[in-house]
Amino acid sequence: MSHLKEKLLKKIEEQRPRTTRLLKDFGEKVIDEVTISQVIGGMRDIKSLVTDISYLDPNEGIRYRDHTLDDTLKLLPKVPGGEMPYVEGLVYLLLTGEIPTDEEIKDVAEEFNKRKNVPKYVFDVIRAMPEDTHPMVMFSSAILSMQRESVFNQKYNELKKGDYWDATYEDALNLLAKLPEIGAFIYRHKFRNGDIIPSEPKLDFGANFAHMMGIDKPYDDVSRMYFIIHADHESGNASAHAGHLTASTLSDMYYSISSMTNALAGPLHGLANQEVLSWLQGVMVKLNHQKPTEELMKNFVLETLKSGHVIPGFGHAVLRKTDPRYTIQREFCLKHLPNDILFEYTSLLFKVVPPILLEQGKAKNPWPNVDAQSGVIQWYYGLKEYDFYTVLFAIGRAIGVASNLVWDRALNYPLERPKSLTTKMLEDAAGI
Ligand code: CMX
Repeated sequence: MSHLKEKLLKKIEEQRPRTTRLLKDFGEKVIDEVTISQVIGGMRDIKSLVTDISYLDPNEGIRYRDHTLDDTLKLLPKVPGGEMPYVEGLVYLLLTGEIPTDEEIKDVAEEFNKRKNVPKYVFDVIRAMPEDTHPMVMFSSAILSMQRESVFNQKYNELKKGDYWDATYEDALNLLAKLPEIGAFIYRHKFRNGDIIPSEPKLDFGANFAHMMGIDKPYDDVSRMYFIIHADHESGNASAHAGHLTASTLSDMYYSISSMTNALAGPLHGLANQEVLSWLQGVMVKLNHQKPTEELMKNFVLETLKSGHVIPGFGHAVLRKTDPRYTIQREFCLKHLPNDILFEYTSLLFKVVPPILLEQGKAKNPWPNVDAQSGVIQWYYGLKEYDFYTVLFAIGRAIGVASNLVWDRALNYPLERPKSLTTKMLEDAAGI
């Protein structure tokens, strides 16, 4: 048994009695009340999920295993010569709750190496798709096509409930190990005339992805940063929730991560990173790539709002302050690309959008989210095909969701089944 799996088993054995006790002795304790606006309004803020892997505070941002994002980046061991930590270290932290040593990171890297080979038919599936297929459709389909590999699915009839987590863990590592190669394949197939760069087993998760994308340093660090900051955002966000919901029927990891990917592909969620770049490019073209004045930028923002569209990259369902994932990327830009014209555009947006949204008075959070800044960095390092950006988000998000799914099975979280009401029932409750 690998060190990671042994450690995980120990943690699971410690955790199980806590969940059992809560259910058995305190199952009827009330922890929330639900209003009509929450019922109609997308179940907003209803406390109805449990995860120990991450927690999103509206004012502070995400914590991974109780570490803020800044602390996570500081505490996780860094790749020698790089500014960012190993993605492998984050996998260890999310699964076990502990900051890994160098040895423990090596163990995860070896586990990934054993599992990296992507079956040839996956590439055939991608190649068979029409040229104009969106990269997210390719990514989701590639994952789904591998469902036949699922250890959980293959062993389901002989598994005892207490061992579901073990097969799910195998699926999680098998799938995560393959995602960088699948993502890079989609990119090179679609945007680089199919000139595929083979995987380099000696490289870590982030560096191998940069290598297969064909982008030089420091893109390895950009990839590590990107995958780490996007990895998890509690269980209630649409992509994580879609993954959790699918897995709650005992659908396996492949079905579940494909579901996660599909939810991420909406413009109100992960696709916003593509939308930001597409929107900014539109502005730049209109301005003939000159730096806009504050006044001009305000006009573009107002025009967009007037047309009934949201300003992509701003606002959030939970956060009420600037997203720390935005700030981390902004600091990276200030260090590595301070004079980039696109960065200047996003900095100007940071200045003009919040006051406009505040004045409009609709958005509960006028501040930028992760997606406002991420495309700028990708563009700077040569990844200009912005409809690929959400695939990067998906590789990162899969790390958190897969870790959660292992724990879902370890703690036997049951089938999800919230209750619907009719409009008449709500009217009756309101006394109408
Ligand atoms: N531009 C314009 N209007 C906005 C807005 C924005 N950036 N953010 C919120 N609003 C509007 C909403 O559309 C809503 O309007 P209606 O009442 O007419 O429907 C109103 O303000 C209230 O919305 P809210 O409660 O503040 O926000 P929600 O929780 O409903 O939605 C989010 C959150 C992220 C979907 C929304 O802020 C948005 O559409 N932002 C732009 C898209 C985006 O950047 N998404 C990425 C989020 C991060 C991620 O998941 O990747």
